[in-house]
Amino acid sequence: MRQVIGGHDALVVVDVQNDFCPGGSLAVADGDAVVPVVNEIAPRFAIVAMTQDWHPAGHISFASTHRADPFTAIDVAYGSQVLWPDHCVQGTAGAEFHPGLRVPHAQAILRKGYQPGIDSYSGFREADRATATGLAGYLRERGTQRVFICGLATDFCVAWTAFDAADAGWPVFVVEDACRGIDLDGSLERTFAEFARRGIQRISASDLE
Ligand code: VGL
Ligand code: ZN
Repeated sequence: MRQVIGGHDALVVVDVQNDFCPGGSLAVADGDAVVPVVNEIAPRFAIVAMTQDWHPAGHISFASTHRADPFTAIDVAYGSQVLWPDHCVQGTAGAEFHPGLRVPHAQAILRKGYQPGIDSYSGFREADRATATGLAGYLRERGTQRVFICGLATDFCVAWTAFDAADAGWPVFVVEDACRGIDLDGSLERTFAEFARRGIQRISASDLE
């Protein structure tokens, strides 16, 4: 569905980092395919923020921290936590943005997941669902009226960022061909059902004018 982009539309580019691309420690299939699409759409937005997954070594979301197998889940203080291979460790090459990403006019880079004991898929709210990152305040103060979201991974960080943008009251659009998913135990299908339930619209890059 066509969307005319105006000066009060924000683009949030989620976690386009080396560890989520082929060759990375938590590679999303075809993850680097989002890079040219993000590069193409980003210049149309005046308000652009990028999120960066940014974990300390020994993070609660790392399977190695619990001597458990990756892609299993454990119960932690704030609920169920999927355990991942070590990824996006602060200051490592894997945590850097994909080298092909060309979004020089992005004004805000929001790091998340930096607390040792709390994960944060969402760019807005940590996994305890209580601690705000500040991104909503940033976008609000910039006068954002609609939020467009792209990046990695569709069914985790893109999804939770979209849910929280909708909860904050913004109309939300996920640019699907600028996203790729992990699809762990049906997570992609559940994500699309949640998007429908919450009125989050799925669009493609060619819908943007
Ligand atoms: C992500 C799993 C763990 C994501 C981040 O960016 O979707 N997924 N950390
Ligand atoms: Zn992470």
